[in-house]
Amino acid sequence: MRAPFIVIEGLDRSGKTTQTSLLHTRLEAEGIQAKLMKFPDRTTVIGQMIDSYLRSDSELDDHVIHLLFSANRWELASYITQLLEAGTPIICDRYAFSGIAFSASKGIPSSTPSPKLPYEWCRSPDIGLPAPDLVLFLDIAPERAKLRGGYGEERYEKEELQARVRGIFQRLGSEMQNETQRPVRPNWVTVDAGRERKVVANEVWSLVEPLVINRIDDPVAKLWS
Ligand code: FDM
Repeated sequence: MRAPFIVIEGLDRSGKTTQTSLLHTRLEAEGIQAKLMKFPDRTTVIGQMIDSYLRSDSELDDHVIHLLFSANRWELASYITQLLEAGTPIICDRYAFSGIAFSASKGIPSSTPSPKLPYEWCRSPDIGLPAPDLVLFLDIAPERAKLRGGYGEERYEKEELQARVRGIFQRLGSEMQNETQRPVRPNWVTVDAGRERKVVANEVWSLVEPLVINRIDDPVAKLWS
């Protein structure tokens, strides 16, 4: 038996970071010590390069930044597995799904069907990472998200890009749900994040609690392999 690996994904302004920390606090209140993680992890050397790129302090080729985001996850891959095997649940704010959704959304004006970085190319460096047991996709329409206070200053915080990102998250989710292999890893659940914060938090809790209580029988799976 081991602890579960739970990933929370979503668009900017979907309340993802708030929900991740509400969940963490609720687990603590129940006496469960979970590890809170976040990607990109801007504290590592690779993470600092990513941070500088996201703030537009540096320019990098699209392929290079994609591979750095993935490398940032690989830096922590064995640590993730160790924690789960030692019985510590992980709650993670963004993972490989953000990696694909953002990179594969680059450079697709509606007039040209081909993206700069093809979907399959974007997926490949993350194949074999520790697979989450559950992905909660906090879904909100970009027009709605914008009403929550507007996007920030960082590179990807633009409404048009967010709409394309949402489309790729939806594709990832439907591919995961159509997966015929059992047990399916990860299990993808779309949560309507346009609702009141407390309502969303209760739904998130109802999905996470059984995994944390019952724990997981199978070893940590490998993502997409
Ligand atoms: N992002 C995040 C990516 O483009 N690729 C990735 O692999 C990950 C994990 O980085 F716009 C993007 C998503 C977001 C930006 O994320 C920073 P935070 O959650 O705002 O720090």
